[in-house]
Amino acid sequence: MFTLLHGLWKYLFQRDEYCILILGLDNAGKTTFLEQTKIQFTRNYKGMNLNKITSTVGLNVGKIDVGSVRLMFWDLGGQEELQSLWDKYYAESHGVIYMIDSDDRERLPESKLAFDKMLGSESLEGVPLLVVGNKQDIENCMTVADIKDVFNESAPRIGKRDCLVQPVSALQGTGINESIEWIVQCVKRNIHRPPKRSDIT
Ligand code: G3D
Repeated sequence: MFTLLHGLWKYLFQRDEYCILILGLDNAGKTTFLEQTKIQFTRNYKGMNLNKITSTVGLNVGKIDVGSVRLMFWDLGGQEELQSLWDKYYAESHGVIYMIDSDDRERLPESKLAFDKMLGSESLEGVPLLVVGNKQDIENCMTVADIKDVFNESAPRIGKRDCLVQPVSALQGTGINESIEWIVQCVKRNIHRPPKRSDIT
């Protein structure tokens, strides 16, 4: 009887919790993406003025609930000196969102270098990867096809994991819903990284 009640309690008051890293160069729009995600997925959350967000220095965290799933986001600073901290978080993560500034052609090779280094880490093996082409609201920015042209070179490193390139405007809020739905679906089916159970609060 106790086991039955305990099971029911867990079903009602606990969620499957997954940790999602938001990585990418500074200024790619990671903080704006996280804030927009919280606005779209949290009832009564007003959020901060998206135009006043400044580049991530250190770490931003955030959480959203999607059905029975809780996503914990860690938005890590993208400056070169902070990139060396990314791999401290890999072993704990269930998914990665890699942000690219689609309007910054000049820094694309630098972003690709950071991306390849990230993929070289064994602790991220098999972890679903969403590559976000952000700032799609800007005229003449790189399209998903342009980004794929460059990032497809990394295909052997991507391996068998789930991977998608998604066009987004974090500022305007387009593509956020699709991004989150995709990542939820992928982390749920990745049996190699089971979720933590967390109490609903
Ligand atoms: P970061 O956390 O990756 O460092 P931020 O990036 O979220 O701080 O965003 C860096 C700059 O890009 C900010 O502008 C922000 O408003 C802008 N930005 C983020 N997402 C978008 C987007 O989808 N479209 C456009 N047009 N701009 C975006 P400032 O001027 O404050 O530096």
